[in-house]
Amino acid sequence: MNKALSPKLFSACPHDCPSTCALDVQLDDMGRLKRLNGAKDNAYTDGVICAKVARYAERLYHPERLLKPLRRVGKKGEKRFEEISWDAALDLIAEKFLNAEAEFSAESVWPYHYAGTMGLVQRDSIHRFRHAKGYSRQFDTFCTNMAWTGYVAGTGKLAGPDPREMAASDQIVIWGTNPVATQVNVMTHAIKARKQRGARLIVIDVYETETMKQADIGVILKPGSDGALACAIMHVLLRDGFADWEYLNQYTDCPKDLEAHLKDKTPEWAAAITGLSAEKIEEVAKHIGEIKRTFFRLGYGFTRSRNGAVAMHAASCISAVTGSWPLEGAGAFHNNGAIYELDKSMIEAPELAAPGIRAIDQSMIGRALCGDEVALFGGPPVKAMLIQNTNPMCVAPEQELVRKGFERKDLFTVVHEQFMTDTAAMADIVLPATQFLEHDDIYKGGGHQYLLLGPKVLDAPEGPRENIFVINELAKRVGAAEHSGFAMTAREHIDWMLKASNYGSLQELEENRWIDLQPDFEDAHYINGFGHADGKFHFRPDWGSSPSPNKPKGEPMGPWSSMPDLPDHWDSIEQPDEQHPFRLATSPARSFLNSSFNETPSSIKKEGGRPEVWIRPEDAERLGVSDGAKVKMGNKRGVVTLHARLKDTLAPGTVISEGLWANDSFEDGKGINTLTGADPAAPYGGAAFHDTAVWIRVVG
Ligand SMILES: Nc1nc2c(c(=O)[nH]1)N[C@H]1C(S)=C(S)[C@@H](COP(=O)(O)OP(=O)(O)OC[C@H]3O[C@@H](n4cnc5c(=O)[nH]c(N)nc54)[C@H](O)[C@@H]3O)O[C@H]1N2
Ligand SMILES: Nc1nc2c(c(=O)[nH]1)N[C@H]1C(S)=C(S)[C@@H](COP(=O)(O)OP(=O)(O)OC[C@H]3O[C@@H](n4cnc5c(=O)[nH]c(N)nc54)[C@H](O)[C@@H]3O)O[C@H]1N2
Ligand code: SF4
Ligand SMILES: [Mo]
Repeated sequence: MNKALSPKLFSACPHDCPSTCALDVQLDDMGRLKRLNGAKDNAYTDGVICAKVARYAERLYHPERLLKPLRRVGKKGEKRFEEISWDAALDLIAEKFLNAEAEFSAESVWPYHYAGTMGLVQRDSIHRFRHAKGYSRQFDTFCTNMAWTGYVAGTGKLAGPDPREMAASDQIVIWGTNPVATQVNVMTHAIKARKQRGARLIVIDVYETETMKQADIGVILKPGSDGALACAIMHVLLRDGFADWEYLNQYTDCPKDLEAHLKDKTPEWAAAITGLSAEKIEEVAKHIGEIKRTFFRLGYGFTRSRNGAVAMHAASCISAVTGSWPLEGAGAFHNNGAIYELDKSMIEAPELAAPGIRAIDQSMIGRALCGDEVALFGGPPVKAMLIQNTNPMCVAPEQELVRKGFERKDLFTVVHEQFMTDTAAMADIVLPATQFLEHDDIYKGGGHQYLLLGPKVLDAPEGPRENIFVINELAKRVGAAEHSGFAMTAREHIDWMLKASNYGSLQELEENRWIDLQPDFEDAHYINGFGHADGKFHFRPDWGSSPSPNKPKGEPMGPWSSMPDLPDHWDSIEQPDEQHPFRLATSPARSFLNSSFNETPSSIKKEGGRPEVWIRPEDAERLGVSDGAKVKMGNKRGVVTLHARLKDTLAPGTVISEGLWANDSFEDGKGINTLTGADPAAPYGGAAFHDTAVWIRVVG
């Protein structure tokens, strides 16, 4: 290819990351991918992307990439397969799905998916398929439930100040997120504020992360105690005259009740819960009080506890007490889900959805596959699955049950994948999938405000097919209800959605690459009122009927009736006890993205080659654990074997295991989610991945 003549190639990062970077694609002289770069003219990406995606050629041309449809010949999990043609594979899948439907009803088929690609066409077309057949639905609970529910409880809307405004801030509080690893662009904008305005950076986490190493002030607190910290900060703000009463009276629901409620939520009270000193809490509160232009960047990590919604709500209340929501560079940003207003009906075909069909909790996949009545809503067993864009044998909680479920001889499992993941290894049929540069799609940013095009820029090798191909072909073969969406290409879907949403056309987006959907300053800063019907910020959420984007059918779940009605520390976490003295957080690995990239050699090497658990030296000494020792870590759900590393920068009583390693990187083949629970967090579900009590013992 003549480089001078070739047009500038671009895309967008498809991975499940709030940054959703705009990418420039660099090919070599042979027309192969050389490198991906961050687009400089995209104001959020600003020319910066993470290292693992910059070296995407390693994943695209990985020698172990799946290239042929496969049929299982060994036992489930043995990874013994034979090649089979696409036609034969699709025919066999259709036959098995039709058999399951005939014998056990359509609900016995469970199409299962998540966000391995965030492309709206390739990710969400599976809904069109399920609705057109009346197959079981899925209640999404891996990621956003406590975070979104908690944020919206206060603001009434899942949106906030323009995330680029961080650069115009005088102080940035990065709370329960590790952006150096999980959303690198947050750092780009935060560092701009520091360089240009001398902004202070405060980072709140349960151990010293790479992000905290760059902070002016690091706050290392016990997991699940953020609600207490937020309350004590607000106590000091109210006590010391930092509260903006004019704002409180105009814009919030019950400031006097809040003040009375926080009277005894002193720094000393919070110190006992968080493990911080009262002086540290006073110091942080004073900084927040003195600098009104403070930007809170609220992450997901601190909400992955059973009290996560309460913690998120409490943290989001601070900007209301200081009255800083209306200022540029201030307020609390979490996610921009509510700004997009896309018409996805051609992709998802909601009008075909029959009422009353069960939505099985994706985190309860282990329980559901093992026949748990509650997980199955008393309905038929799951007999057949199509799995796209997710790796539940690694990422879902209660792994012992997940494994037992997938091992069932009477379960027919189809996995459409790019790699032989832990889940693909359990499949009856494995279908090879294209990678994002090989198909068309469109992406919206959770951590910013762009809608971006990711067009096909490379031909796929012979073999892999895109998700929408599998959906449309299977729909034909199983006699799905008629829908125009099944006859459309990804490009046609993108064009249709853009036009139906009044965002122009595919042709326009091909020219412009992205659309900036940032709402007006007044809207983003809630100057005309918050998202609730009364226009106020709510200190007192009605948890049983709060406007969560994660409500399945409007019914609250978990122990929601004991949720505090004002910001508080809610003691619903999995508390350590004598048998389980530690709390485990399974924080992200910088060089993996969930379970993706745990197959690329450079990422495995950068993460140290094997899974570890980090433990404080004094705890290790008490247990007789030396640095590098092999240990077992367990609880009532199971036991994993991995290696210990001594670190003195963790919160007291806390252990950390970074990354979703493939199961066979653990000595006994059991991954970290063996230990985590699938019980739904209140009030609208969600798995508490960082809320696990464990014991640790030396092996030998
Ligand atoms: N212990 C613990 N567990 C966790 C978490 C944690 O913090 N700790 N985090 C949780 C969270 S937040 C999430 S979101 C989940 C994520 O869990 P997953 O969604 O399962 O994770 P990913 O690795 O992002 O993506 C899964 C797979 O999608 C495949 N894929 C990518 N693109 C395509 C495509 O175009 N077509 C097809 N067919 N496949 C594709 C990838 O190859 C990858 O194997 O994990 C959850 N699990
Ligand atoms: N490199 C990399 N990037 C990723 C991912 C990845 O796995 N690796 N996953 C992607 C996905 S799906 C998502 S949803 C986002 C999530 O990205 P984030 O919003 O950053 O959330 P988490 O990754 O769950 O955790 C962030 C931090 O919260 C900390 N944490 C855990 N418990 C607590 C607590 O109780 N209090 C406080 N204050 N902190 C706590 C963890 O130690 C971790 O450092 O990242 C995405 N980006
Ligand atoms: S994984 Fe996140 S930070 Fe990395 S390129 Fe993709 S969107 Fe950007
Ligand atoms: Mo996630």
